[in-house]
Amino acid sequence: MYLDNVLKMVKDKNSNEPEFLQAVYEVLTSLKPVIEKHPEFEKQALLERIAEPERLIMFRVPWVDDNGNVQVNRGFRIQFNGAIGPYKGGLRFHPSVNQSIMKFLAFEQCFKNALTGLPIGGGKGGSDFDPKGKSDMEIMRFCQSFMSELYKHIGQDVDVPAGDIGVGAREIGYMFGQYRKLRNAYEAGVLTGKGLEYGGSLARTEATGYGLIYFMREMLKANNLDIKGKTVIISGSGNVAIYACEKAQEYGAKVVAMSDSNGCIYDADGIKLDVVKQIKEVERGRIKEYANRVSGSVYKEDTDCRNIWKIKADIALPCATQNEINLEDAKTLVANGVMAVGEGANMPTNIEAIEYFLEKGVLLAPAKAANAGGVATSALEMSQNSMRYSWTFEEVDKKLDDIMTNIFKACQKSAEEYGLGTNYVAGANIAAFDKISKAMIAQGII
Ligand code: NDP
Ligand code: 2IT
Repeated sequence: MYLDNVLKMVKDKNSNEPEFLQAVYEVLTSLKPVIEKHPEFEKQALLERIAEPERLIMFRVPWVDDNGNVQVNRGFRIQFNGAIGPYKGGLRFHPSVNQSIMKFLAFEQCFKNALTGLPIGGGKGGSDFDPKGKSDMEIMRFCQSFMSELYKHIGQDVDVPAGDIGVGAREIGYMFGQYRKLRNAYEAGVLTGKGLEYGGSLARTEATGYGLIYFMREMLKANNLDIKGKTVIISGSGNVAIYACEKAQEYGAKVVAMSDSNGCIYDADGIKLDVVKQIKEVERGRIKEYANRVSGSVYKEDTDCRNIWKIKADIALPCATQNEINLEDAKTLVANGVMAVGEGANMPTNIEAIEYFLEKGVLLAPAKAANAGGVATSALEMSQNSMRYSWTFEEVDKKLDDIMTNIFKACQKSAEEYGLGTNYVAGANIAAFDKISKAMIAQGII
């Protein structure tokens, strides 16, 4: 009853925010058995507080393009929940960015960050700025303008942004430079994902993708399976997709497909990752190029990004964006024999598709657990910045592996405790909620 009332209230208050409602619905409904055990939550209005951001900042980002024209974008920072540490989460630059997408990402981030076991609260930000086709100087001017407002709201003990879609080391560098200039202080821990020359952490670039495969390894192992020799398809060809591919290949999997927002490539012999890296990381080009460079591979144009799910595979790794797998895609994947799905992107699988996978016994590694390696390594970057010291690649990678293994164990334990079998989706939500709810209750009604 309490849960239903809260869901209705959240729906009424945010009726024009479908992605945010989807994320809240997914988490809260899976917490039902926990909520029923704790009548005190209602008195504390705990769920109402968990579903309401502590602060939402929206601002104008004016900048001048290469033709001398003034452009105006919208900037956001959502400081969702700071109960367990400074707000922490990425910045997304993509034309689709709006308040609903920012809020869903910030909400998910709170639970993800709790699962890492590290002291970080949840936040997210970004802009509807489209980096595609912009010159390097335009990117720099945009980042400087964005930071000219954002700097007032962040700090190494306050809120620590990082990258997400459209924001990588280049953008973080420009934003860090502007922050340093405005503050006249070297607060290295204010942003993560920095370059190695000025406070970045080794293995942060690889962390989300590697972490996804470490989680997948543990999930498969717990079910007497192994990634070695499996056929894998990976949507996207950005930061997460590339390093998921790298680690999957290292573990002996055969990755046969990758994509971008224009289409997907299929290479029956296995993706040549050095070619993908050259196209995406160096040339900032389109994945289509791959087919021109690797004989025997094929490219298929596809503007709604769903063709990739028609390719037969044992394991599917959605690593592009939200809601990229719907019920129809899930049915196709299951019909083609998929045994496991690992969510590298945030909320890539819609609710009907999640339910279908679980019903069919497909092992589903939920985003907030499986892609937590990126933010966990960001927190390790913050630790190194505080110490004014840096660890080796091997040290950071080992810590990342341990963190991902522990996250899997936490999801497994919660699922077992509530008799949910291999439903790691609910397991992740319950384990994360346990930590956040205890921290919030301990800190009183704030
Ligand atoms: P990148 O910008 O590096 O790459 C994004 C990739 O996804 C590109 O190939 C892009 O294609 C594709 N893509 C993005 N948006 C869409 C869209 N609307 N439709 C189709 N394809 C799209 O981003 P990341 O790799 O960093 O992020 C990918 C996902 O992983 C996101 O959901 C992000 O939130 C999540 N994530 C990222 C983390 C990180 O550390 N970077 C950590 C945890 C999660 P194109 O180039 O054509 O746009
Ligand atoms: O979705 C995410 O977890 C990220 N984009 C990474 C956030 C971070 O602070 O490293």
